Amino acid sequence: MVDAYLGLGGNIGNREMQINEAIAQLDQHAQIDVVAVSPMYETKPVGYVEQPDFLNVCVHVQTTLSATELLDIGLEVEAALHRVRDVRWGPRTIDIDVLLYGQDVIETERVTVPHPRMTERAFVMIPLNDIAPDVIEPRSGKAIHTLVKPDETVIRYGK
Ligand code: PH2
Ligand code: MG
Ligand code: MG
Repeated sequence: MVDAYLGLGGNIGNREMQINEAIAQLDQHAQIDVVAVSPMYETKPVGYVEQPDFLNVCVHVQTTLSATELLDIGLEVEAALHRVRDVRWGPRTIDIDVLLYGQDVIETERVTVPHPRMTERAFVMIPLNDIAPDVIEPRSGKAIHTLVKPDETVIRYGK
């Protein structure tokens, strides 16, 4: 059983419903247990700024899947939600990224873990710090709480 952390985000359609549905679908998988979900944050888009604000969360799962298998399940859940959404709203309502997979550093054609840009992204680090402050980011060897920085573009959403 491996402790893994996922980053979920969406910015089209009913963002909150789709994040909750994605988490429910992940938890329904026989080899994935969702053990903690961070609060939701409303976040300014990073990268392409000409798009709506995101909702982002981080999720702690325990899994017997490999990192690649976990990535594939995330892609299946994305596809399941996209299919519903694609008819009305166009591209991408939910993104599911594998942030951490135990303390593994994995560089294959398909998977890069830890997520290569996670430590620079407040929309990842702030929710991750809520559920995993003492977990070590294995590239830097530093705990999440020492890497997280305040960021005014990441705002607590709902309760
Ligand atoms: N995901 C991206 C690019 N930019 N910005 C925010 N705020 N949240 C995201 O989840 C996000 C992003 C690519 O996956
Ligand atoms: Mg992403
Ligand atoms: Mg992705």
